[in-house]
Amino acid sequence: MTSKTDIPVYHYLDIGRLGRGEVVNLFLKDAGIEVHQARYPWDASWSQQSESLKKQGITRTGKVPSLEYKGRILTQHIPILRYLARDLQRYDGGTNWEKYHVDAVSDIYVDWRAKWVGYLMEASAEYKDQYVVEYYNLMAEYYSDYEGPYLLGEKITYVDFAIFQSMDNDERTGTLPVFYEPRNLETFPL
Ligand SMILES: N[C@@H](CCC(=O)N[C@@H](CS)C(=O)NCC(=O)O)C(=O)O
Repeated sequence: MTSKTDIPVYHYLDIGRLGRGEVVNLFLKDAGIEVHQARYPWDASWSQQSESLKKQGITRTGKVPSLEYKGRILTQHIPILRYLARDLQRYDGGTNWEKYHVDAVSDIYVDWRAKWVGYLMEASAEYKDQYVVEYYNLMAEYYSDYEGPYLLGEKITYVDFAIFQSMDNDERTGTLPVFYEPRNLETFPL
């Protein structure tokens, strides 16, 4: 029987499907890893909460997501996914080249995430008309390297969760280019 302390604790803001944490949340669900959810309001109480999490050693930077997992504390959402993938021996490329491919696409996603956060309250014309169009065209190119449905073909890898969330988050903020709107998103394999 698992005790409460064996179950990983997932710390994140209470912002629904938006943000970096949802990428980790989705991955944990797919991997069948049960977690205790510790969700914090994204309001005036956050700075105090963040300090408290720092004091508890849950996050060094004061930012989340943070995952208490098998006696360790993991932060930085993409490195969290890589750690879990190695631990589970799933969700990554098999060869050095495949792993590079997955890492390279995740790096482009990280750049997208920084931009998206910057324009969350109000997207600039440059973001809507140029940046995201280039980003999704680039993704289409990378996803065409293999037959599909995932980046590396039949095998899902950690980066597929991140790319799905970028589409989902742009859709929620009204910044998904028309070509990628929900009717097309519905056919996305996740
Ligand atoms: N490099 C970190 C960035 C984490 C981050 O900026 N998280 C945001 C939420 S998505 C946060 O904690 N914001 C609260 C704050 O900045 O105080 C990662 O990839 O996880």
